[in-house]
Amino acid sequence: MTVNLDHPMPDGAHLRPQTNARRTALDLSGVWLVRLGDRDWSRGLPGGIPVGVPGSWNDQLPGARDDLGPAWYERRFEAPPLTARQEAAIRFGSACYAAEAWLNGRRLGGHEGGHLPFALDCTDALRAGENVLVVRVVGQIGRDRVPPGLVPSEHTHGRVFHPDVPFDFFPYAGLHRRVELVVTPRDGIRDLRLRTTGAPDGAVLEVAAETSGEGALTLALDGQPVTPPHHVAWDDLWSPASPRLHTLTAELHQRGELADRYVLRCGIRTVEVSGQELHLNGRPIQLRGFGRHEDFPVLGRGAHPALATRDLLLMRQLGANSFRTAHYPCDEETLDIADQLGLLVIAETPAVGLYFDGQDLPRRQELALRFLAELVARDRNRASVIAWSVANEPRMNHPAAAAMLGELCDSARALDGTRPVGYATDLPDAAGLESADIIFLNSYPGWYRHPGRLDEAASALGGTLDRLGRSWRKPVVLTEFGADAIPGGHADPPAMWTEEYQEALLERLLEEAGRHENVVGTHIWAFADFATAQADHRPLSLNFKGVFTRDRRPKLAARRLAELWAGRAVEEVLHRERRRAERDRLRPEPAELDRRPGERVPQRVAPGGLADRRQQPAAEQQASPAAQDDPLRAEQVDQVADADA
Ligand code: GCB
Repeated sequence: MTVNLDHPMPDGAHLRPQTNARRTALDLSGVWLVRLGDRDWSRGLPGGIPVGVPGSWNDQLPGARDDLGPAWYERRFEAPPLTARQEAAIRFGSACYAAEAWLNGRRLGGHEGGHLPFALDCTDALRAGENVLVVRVVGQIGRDRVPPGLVPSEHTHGRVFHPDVPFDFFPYAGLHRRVELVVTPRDGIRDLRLRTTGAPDGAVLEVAAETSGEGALTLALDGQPVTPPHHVAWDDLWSPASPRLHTLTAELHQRGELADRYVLRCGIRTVEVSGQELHLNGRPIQLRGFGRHEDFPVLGRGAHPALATRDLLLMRQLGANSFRTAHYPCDEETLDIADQLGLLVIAETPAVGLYFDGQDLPRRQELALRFLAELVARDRNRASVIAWSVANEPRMNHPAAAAMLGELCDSARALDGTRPVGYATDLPDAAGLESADIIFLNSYPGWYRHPGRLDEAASALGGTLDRLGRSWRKPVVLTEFGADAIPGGHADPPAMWTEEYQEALLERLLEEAGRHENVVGTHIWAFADFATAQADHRPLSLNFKGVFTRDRRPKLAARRLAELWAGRAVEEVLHRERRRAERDRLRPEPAELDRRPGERVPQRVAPGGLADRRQQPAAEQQASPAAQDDPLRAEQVDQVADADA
């Protein structure tokens, strides 16, 4: 089984495909043909069976669960004719773990690494009539990959899984995200990079554009021509309480004609670490939320917008404002929803289970650096993405670890100096944290340590947080903590594996974390139950630490979290209300200026009052005190969804 490396930094993947007057994106999702096995089927697949794309093949094809490929895919499609001024590419949202593609028998290229997009030029291979696209996907694990597999036991957590992975999720394989035929101008807009910096009364937006060929580029923000740097007023900034999105339109004109156009929906905000605080738009912010896997019955790791929508709306409904894309970059449509709903995202690379030994170490490091660069290229313009996590639980107890992790953190900062960088660690006392701007701590008191003992669990967590606070003047996000709860498992008093124990432990640990000034966020592991490889500690091959079941039914903890977080969400709104009140105090209302003597003074309604709430942006209503009565009420979801209207 070979993996091709001829597209180390895929071209054309920076700007996500779109259809407009000068660009076409033809979605090739749907029913493809597939065949497991490995012959040269690059000209067309004999005897293929149907398979849904996007989707993993493991849970779709009978008997194929543990088969990691290779699998050959085929899709036939009609394409519009290209003009001499256009070029075409096939863009894959994610092929897990590596893929190679042919169009009409002609090899287009390949890409290694799941969860990240790549585009293969097909200008010369594309025909005006029917086209045969064949893709060979390999999902096998190995020490020369990221994430690695078949790892020597001294470099794992000591758990044995089948298939033999050093991480706690099933190694699903296949075409996991959208596949598109993308037609763009040969000379056009290649990349747009936004950069926001803070200003006293708002922020300043800069735009770096890359074009090929001659021409003049113009930019417009919400329809108004702009010449960056452009000042954006405070009220137009993006935040969880007010996820305002703008439309940036770039147009390239050549010889008086529109040659290319690209439209970017974007939120404008700043994020930075300040001492032990995390600041959004210059104000301290606390992250409340989850680690989230992309996992669902039958789909496996296949992206579906309905699932992402459901998950992110459930998060907002509970009062969460944040999640981590554990343990790989999430689908781009999920980030569209996060941008719209005002969810703050810690974006993680696929570097889970890194270890720092053996002859394949240089190659793993090279891949980890490359995947990081691809992630930053993909997500750098996202308002929702507020931090990079360059790895999950690297085995930091090795002498080579700190320097290699340092290289990853430095690389993230060099690629994008506008977001804090860190890595999720379960070994906070090992070397390495000096490289991080922000500490992401994974810790399981009350589960793997101090099982069944809530008091000891809380004080153990407190001890770790105190120690981190003394050692580092850096903010800490508790990126993982929790307990498995088998749905329907109950006990009084609470016992491990029951819903009551999960609820009690989460509440105790949230309470403890809240006492520590260095803690700027708590992400419960996990949002929903998810599939793992087989192991003696994973009943039914599932991790049951979800607050929702695998099919997104709430466990007891969900309701409790909604209660706990509802109060916090109000703080955010009040914070904003206070700011408004302050502004109103300083600035007389126009009505007051031209009121005639004896005229009735319009009554001001106290913040949070009904009349006042009706005028608030919908996202704020969602978190308002009235909404706390039943935090799982359906109409709140409607309000959040309207937030951007
Ligand atoms: C961890 C890992 C996560 C696991 C979790 C668990 O530390 O980062 O991937 O699923 O623990 O439940 O064991």
